[in-house]
Amino acid sequence: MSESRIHNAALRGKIMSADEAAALINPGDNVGMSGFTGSGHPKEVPQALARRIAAANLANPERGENFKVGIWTGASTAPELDGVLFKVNGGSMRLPYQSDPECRNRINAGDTWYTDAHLSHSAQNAAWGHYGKLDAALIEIVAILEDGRLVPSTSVGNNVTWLALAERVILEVNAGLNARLEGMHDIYSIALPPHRKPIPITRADERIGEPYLRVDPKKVVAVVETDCPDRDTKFSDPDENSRRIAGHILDFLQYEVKKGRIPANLLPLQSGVGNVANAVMAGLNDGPYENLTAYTEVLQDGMLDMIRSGKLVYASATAVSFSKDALLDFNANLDTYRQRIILRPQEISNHPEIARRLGVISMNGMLEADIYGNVNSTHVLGSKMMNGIGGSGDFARNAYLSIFMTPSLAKNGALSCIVPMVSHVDHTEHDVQVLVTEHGLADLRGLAPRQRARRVIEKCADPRFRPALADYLARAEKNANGLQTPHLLGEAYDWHLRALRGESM
Ligand code: 0RQ
Repeated sequence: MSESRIHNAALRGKIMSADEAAALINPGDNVGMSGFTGSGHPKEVPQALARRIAAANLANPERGENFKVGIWTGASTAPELDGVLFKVNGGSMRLPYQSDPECRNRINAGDTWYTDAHLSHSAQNAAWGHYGKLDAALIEIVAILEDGRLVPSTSVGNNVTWLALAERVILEVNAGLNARLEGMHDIYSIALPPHRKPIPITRADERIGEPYLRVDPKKVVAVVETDCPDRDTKFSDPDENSRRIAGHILDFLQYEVKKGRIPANLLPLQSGVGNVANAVMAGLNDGPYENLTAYTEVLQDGMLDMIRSGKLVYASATAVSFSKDALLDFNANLDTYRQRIILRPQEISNHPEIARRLGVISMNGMLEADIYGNVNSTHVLGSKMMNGIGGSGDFARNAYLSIFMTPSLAKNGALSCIVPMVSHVDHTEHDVQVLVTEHGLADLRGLAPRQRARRVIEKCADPRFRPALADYLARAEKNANGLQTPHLLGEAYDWHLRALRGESM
C-alpha cells in the first residue's frame, strides 16, 4: 500500500480505517456506491458496514430490521459488496441492477425493494429525486491528484452523479488497481432538461470530457486506503449451443454486409454479458472483419481478445470485467489498451441518443421470448427476479439492429424459451428485431405479428415444442377476438403453470 496515491494534503488528513468510515453511515441512509459488473466497487467499507449492521441487529434483535441502508450502484457488484450486505439483510432498497445470489434472494423473499431501471435512466432518476435523498457516496478510485481531482477506477458507472448528489462522500483509494488507468476515462456530465445539450459523440472513439472525477472536498468525510484487486469474472469455453448461436449471428451479419445494409466493418457493437456474448465475440474475432468498433457498456474477455488481435480498433464502455488471465493481460499492457478503450459514465455509454446516432448492433441475452417477439430478460416464470434489465433496453430500443439470444431450452429441457406469451415483458415486440437460438435466427424486421409467430416457431423453437406452439397459434387464429395478435387468453400461461407445478412446459 502506498501513501503516494493520495496527493492532496487536505484529503490526506481524512484518512481513516474502513470501520471508522463505515461508522459515518447511518441506519436509513441511502448510499450511492461505485461498481459495475464486478469492477470498480468499494471493497472494504461495505464489509465494515456489514459487520456493523450485523452487530447492531444482534444487539437489538427486536429492532434488527431497522438498520438497513438503500444501496444504489452502477450495476452488479461482487460478494464484498452485495454479498456481505445482503447476507446480513442490510439493504432496504437496491437499484439499478444486481446479479448477486444473496441480493437476489433478499429481493425474491421480499426483504428488499428492488427498483430495476434502465442503466441510462438511473442517474437522472436520482437527480430528479425519484429515489429519495442520497445521503452518502462511497466511491472507489485509484488515486487523488494534488489538486483534489480523482482518478477513476475500473468502472465509472453512476459515480459522477453520486458524487454530485451525496451529502457526504467516502473515498476508497485502491492501491491494488493499476495506477496507469489514469487517462483511460472520459468524464462528461449532462444537465437536466431544459438545459440539456446534444452529447457531441459521433464516433465510438471520441473523447468529449476529461479523465478525472471531481468532488467538493468539503463533502469528503473519509478517505480509506485499500489494496484489493477486482473480482475476476469466470468464463467457461463456449458450449455447443453458444457456438451455434454465435454462428447464426455471424452468418446474418455477413448477409447484411452483402446486402449493403451495414458497412464491411459493421456498426459499433454492443454486447451483453455472459458466455454466449463471449462466443459471438470469439466468432467475430475469427471472422473476415477489420476495423470493428464497440459502443457498449461492459468490456469482457471477448472484446479484449479482439483488441489484442487488432480486429477491434476501439471500444467505448463504462466498465471492464475480465477473467483472471484477461486481467493479467490488461494490466500488463495497459498503456496500449488506454489507446483503444474509453470508459465513460453509464449515462453516456448507454445513452439512447448515441446508440441511435451511431446505429449500434445490440446483442443481449434473454430468458424467454414469445411467438410474437416480446422478450423477458428478467423474471423467472413471471414473478422471480433474475438480475435486472441492465442496459439491454437502453440499446435494444435505439440500436440499428437489436438482437436477443438464448438457448431454446432451459432447466435440462423442461422449459421452452419460446412460449406463447412471455410471463413478463422487458422488451416489447417493437424493440426486438432478431431472435436467435441454437436452432436458427428469426429476422423479424418488417413482419406483422402472425408472420413473426410463424418465423419464430420455425427458426427458434426447439423441435420438441414446435408442434404445440404451432397448434396454439392455429387455434388462436380460429378462436381469438381479432387477428392482429391472436391469443387464447385462458390458455396463454398454461406453459408456465405446468413449469410451476414442476412439469415440463
Ligand atoms: O439458471 O443459473 O439457475 O442455472 O436462467 O441462464 O442460459 O446461463 O443465460 O447467463 O446468458 O443469462 C437473461 C439472465 C441470461 C442475462 C440473462 C435460467 C437458466 C439459468 C441463466 P441457473 P443462462 P445467461 C448487459 C446487458 C438482462 C440484462 C442485460 C441477463 C439462468 O442475459 O441478465 O441484458 N440479461 N444486460 O437455467 C426460467 C427460462 C430460462 C431460465 C434461462 N426461460 N425460464 N429460467 N433460465 N432461461 C449487461 C448489463 O446490463 C450490466
